[in-house]
Amino acid sequence: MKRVLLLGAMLLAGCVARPEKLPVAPVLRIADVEVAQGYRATVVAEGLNNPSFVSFRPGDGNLTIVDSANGRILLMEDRKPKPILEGMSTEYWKKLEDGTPVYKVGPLAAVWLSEHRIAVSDAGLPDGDETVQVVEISPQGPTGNELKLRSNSIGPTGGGETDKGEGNFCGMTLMPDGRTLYVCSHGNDKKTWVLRFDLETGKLETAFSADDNGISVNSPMQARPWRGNLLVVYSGAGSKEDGLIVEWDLKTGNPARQWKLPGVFDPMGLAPVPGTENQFAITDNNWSLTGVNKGRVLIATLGEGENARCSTIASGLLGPVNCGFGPDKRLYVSCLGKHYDSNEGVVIAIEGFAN
Ligand SMILES: [Ca+2]
Ligand SMILES: [Ca+2]
Repeated sequence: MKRVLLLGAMLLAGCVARPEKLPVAPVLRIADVEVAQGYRATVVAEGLNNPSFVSFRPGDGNLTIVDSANGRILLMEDRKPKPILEGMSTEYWKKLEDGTPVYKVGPLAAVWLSEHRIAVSDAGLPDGDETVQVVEISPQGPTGNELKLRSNSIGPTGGGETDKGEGNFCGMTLMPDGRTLYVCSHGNDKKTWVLRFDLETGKLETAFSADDNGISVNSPMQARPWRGNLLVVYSGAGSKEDGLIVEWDLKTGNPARQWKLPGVFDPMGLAPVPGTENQFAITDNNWSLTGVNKGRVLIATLGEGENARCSTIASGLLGPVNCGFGPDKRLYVSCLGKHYDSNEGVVIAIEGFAN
């Protein structure tokens, strides 16, 4: 591992420049990050509160960030974050033992459907009330936005008194048919659902239950289309080495394959490495409710064995959550920063991928 200092502030926000054309950065040391030989990490956005998702606008490829606890979606333009959707509901997800409410969440995922239309989860509502919304984004700013479609919510599905219905909608992905969105959901832990949203009918429904298929690992975090099926990463219990990737067969509704992730505690992001068939960038958050732990980014290779082959490319990141490859083939990683529920969150970009 080559040790580098992560440099930040006001740089590289356009995010679609080729690496060799990147401007020289004003230096602000915010953290120590170690990257593997051949990789380089830079900060491209900061001042974020529990940033939970990254995506890229079709056309210009501009980085789009879910600034979750601030209840808004940001689009990076001319290296500056511009709110394109704001004022969404927020709530505290948990309480500490002394009753202090902690970990504020608002929208948790936002996926572009076209250059002006985005699907977003309103995860700042209580479990059982959350929906997926489709919003036409106005070039005139958030007040000009238009709600085009809103899904139903999903109530309790038989998990007993603690089951208030599905919520914490995160890890959304648009399928190649352009019509279907899959949504990772946390609600009934006795079912552990991935949901399906039909953009034509507006219907949101339960699709895949881990528990119904003998899989006890909870917390689906990110889904991605893969070889005609759906790949889902589950983070399991916090700070426990129980992460799992499941390939769901879309024809049968059953798990086709599963891979354990040796040495990985809480995988949250899952992004196919461009130019490869079976390699995925994964964020290992190492989650704790009492503070932000150092996590890492690794590449998992899914082969014939029951274990994925994992290789670390960056470590020392403060609470890495979601990740995605931009059109510039850099991997963008949202990180909580030193403290969650603060404005210390950042997005870093990692370059150096071969393809
Ligand atoms: Ca919620
Ligand atoms: Ca875990």
